[in-house]
Amino acid sequence: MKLIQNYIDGRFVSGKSEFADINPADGTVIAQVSEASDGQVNDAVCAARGALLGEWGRLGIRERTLRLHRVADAIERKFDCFVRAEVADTGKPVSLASRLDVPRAVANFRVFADLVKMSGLESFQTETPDGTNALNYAVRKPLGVVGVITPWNLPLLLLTWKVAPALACGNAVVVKPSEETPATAALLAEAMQDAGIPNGVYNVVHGFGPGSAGEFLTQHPDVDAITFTGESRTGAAIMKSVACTVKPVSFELGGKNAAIVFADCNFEEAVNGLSDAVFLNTGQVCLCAERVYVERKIFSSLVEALKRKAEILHPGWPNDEKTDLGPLISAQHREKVLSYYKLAGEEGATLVTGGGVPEFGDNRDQGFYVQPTIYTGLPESARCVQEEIFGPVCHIAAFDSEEEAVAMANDTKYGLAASIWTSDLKRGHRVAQQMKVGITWVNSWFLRDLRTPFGGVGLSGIGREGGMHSLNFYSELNNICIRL
Ligand code: NAD
Ligand code: 6OD
Repeated sequence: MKLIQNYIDGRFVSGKSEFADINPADGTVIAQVSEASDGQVNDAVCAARGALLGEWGRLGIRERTLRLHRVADAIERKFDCFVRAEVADTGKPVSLASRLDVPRAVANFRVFADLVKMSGLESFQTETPDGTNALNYAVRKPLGVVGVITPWNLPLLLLTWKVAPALACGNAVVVKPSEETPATAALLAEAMQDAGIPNGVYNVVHGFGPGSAGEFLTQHPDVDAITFTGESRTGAAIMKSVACTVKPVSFELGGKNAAIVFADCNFEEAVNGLSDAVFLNTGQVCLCAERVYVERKIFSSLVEALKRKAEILHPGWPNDEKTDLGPLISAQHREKVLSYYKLAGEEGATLVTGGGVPEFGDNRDQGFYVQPTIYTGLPESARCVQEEIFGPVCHIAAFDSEEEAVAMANDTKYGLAASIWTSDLKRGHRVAQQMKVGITWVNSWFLRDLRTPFGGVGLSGIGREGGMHSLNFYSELNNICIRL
């Protein structure tokens, strides 16, 4: 059986114990994973600190960014290997991993390597009291050792989305990938070696959250900052944990995102877009729309069209090119999603389609599949309308006016993303500005330009990453004032 080890100071090392890495498509064990001890997390942090004092800390920006491009090259050379590992760990369709997850990992390294070279900072000439001048200019310095904690839904994409800008700014990192999806973080260690990234700059510790590698990292006094993507509740626990060492945090958390569909939309485009927004990656994208609000005039036709879309999705083996719906990540997560399917009935929902588990008559019946599911008829106060489910499911409700649509969409403690579907761009612009979220799409969804700010409000997070916002989080600015 394959063993996925920790990667500390340029060496793969076993941990204090092992846990199983499960294939969600059929429930089989695909690898054992070494769980890092408290001492090994400390070793990783010390290795990162050491790297900052060594060659990595002395590299100029030209050479540093050149090596990040080499990391991108190394991922591209092993493209199929990364795709296979991501598909085996997550159960996501191979077509999705090949067009989204792995290309985005490559792009994350290239974009942040290029961006950091162009990130000029402001300078000011200031008059001094005696009538002479002083020149102020700021320089960007690394934060130091950054702890990176990531979830299982887009494992490589989200890990590299944080590691690439952190390294571009000259930091060293200790990453703790999700216990559900450890494989691509380990493959990335090989890519780092191939690219000539010095030992200790990129370290990986495997394990869980509380009482394990995740918590050891957040509590470590020599970690300078924590960047985290995951559940809002976990964010709250991490916030407590970092409080005593006063670390900066960047939090990208959960969502209960709304889509607003106006009657004047391009109907076909809206239905295709919504189908992605609700079902992509089996609904396991933080940006997925679990609340769909539709202008009453087109409510029935929209419900019917999205139902047809849900029913032609092909749940299959992840490695089959025809598959467009994989399993959920784990038995435990399937329990959670199915408990919401049950709750929706108890809360009085009308089931439009799905609501259960597909039957295959083969080993996939031991996997963690659920049916894509649509409900209508719930009050806005229902738990199924307010709580993040993180599965291939949405509730569709009707609205009569723009004001009502805005009020319904904003009636949530979360605030990550929204999408608006309309042919009236003035309305799109007007409604978008009223959304209490970090990201609003008009006539699109999950269209990403890596230079733009990304993050949420309320329970959906603290801070923004993306473009200059990432560079600002992963660096300290030192303003220098020279009397002339
Ligand atoms: P999770 O919060 O359970 O776990 C995320 C990571 O945190 C894992 O590596 C886990 O081991 C670690 N962890 C858990 N408890 C910890 C603790 N006390 N201290 C330190 N580390 C701890 O999230 P998940 O189930 O892996 O991912 C799904 C969630 O992530 C959903 O809520 C989803 O919306 C959210 N998410 C948000 C974004 C975003 O950009 N806003 C992106 C992807 C996923
Ligand atoms: O596209 C990105 O950069 C990003 N952070 C996506 C997050 C998706 C959440 O599941």
